[in-house]
Amino acid sequence: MYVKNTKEILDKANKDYYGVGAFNINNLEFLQAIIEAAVEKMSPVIVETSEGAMSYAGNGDFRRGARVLAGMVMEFAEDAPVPVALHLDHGHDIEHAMAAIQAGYSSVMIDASAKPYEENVKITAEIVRFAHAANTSVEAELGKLVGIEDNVSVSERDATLVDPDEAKNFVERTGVDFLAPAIGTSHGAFKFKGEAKLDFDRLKKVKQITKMPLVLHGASSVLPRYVKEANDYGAKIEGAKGVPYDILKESVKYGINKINTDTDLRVAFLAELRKALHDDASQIDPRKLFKPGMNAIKEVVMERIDVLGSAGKC
Ligand code: TD3
Ligand code: ZN
Repeated sequence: MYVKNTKEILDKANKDYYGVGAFNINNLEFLQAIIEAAVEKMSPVIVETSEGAMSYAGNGDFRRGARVLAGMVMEFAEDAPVPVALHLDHGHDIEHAMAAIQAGYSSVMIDASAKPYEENVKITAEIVRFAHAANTSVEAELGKLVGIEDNVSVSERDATLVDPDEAKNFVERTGVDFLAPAIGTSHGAFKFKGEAKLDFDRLKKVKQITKMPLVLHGASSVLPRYVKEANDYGAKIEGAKGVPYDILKESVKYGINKINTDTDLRVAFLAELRKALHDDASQIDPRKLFKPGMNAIKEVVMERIDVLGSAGKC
């Protein structure tokens, strides 16, 4: 079933201390694979699109793209026996947030974390007003998404990661429904130079203060088996490193409820596509070449559902 407001899914996860995967899509193939995985695991799932995905799906027109994506997600969610929500990931301005809200998205993220604090508060509060009027929830981010380096001082960490006291002030003044605290992850396939680690003390403080559903960005695990397969078939992604499963489990234990994943799906899909193009060189039907990639996405999503503990939580 399509869930009109993501808050319904995340409030339950917050209460029972489990995580729900939020998976990025740009197209039909990724969506079908994600929903199949969620149904097989009887797990709630959040599908998310970036602003870039909206433009891509609308062939340059992000408002049209928002409607195309929402139509597709609602169509597949309708008869799925699990809750499916649609979220705008990293919305940067009011125009994109409004396009998503008007297209029927279940929630929007307003990411004004790069702006000065007061401006972040102002723009976030404004979007919360519009969104709540449409029964849509809002996510915001505090701090910068950068990996924790081994030799970084406490003051340097303070300058980039979330400030728990600021989180309290921010939540009270904006009315956001979920918060993404920067605790040491980053986007993409190269998250850590040394060993993977996150600032769990900071996470615990933010949870204690806000008590709200929290979001982990840059949460892909960058699975070595797919990185290797991609490289074996011609990719050049050396030295890739993500957030291992045990660290994801620990994050959930300390209060993370929404786990954003894009890179893992991309790498798995492309590794299998590269292999299919190599193994089946006479194939000219793209659908047949996409299928192994879709199966890999399904497998990755199912594995993450098990790690996050959302199987059977419908
Ligand atoms: O917001 N996202 C998805 C878009 C990031 C670009 O890949 C995340 O936080 C997930 O990041 P990742 O790279 O770990 O999948
Ligand atoms: Zn993100």
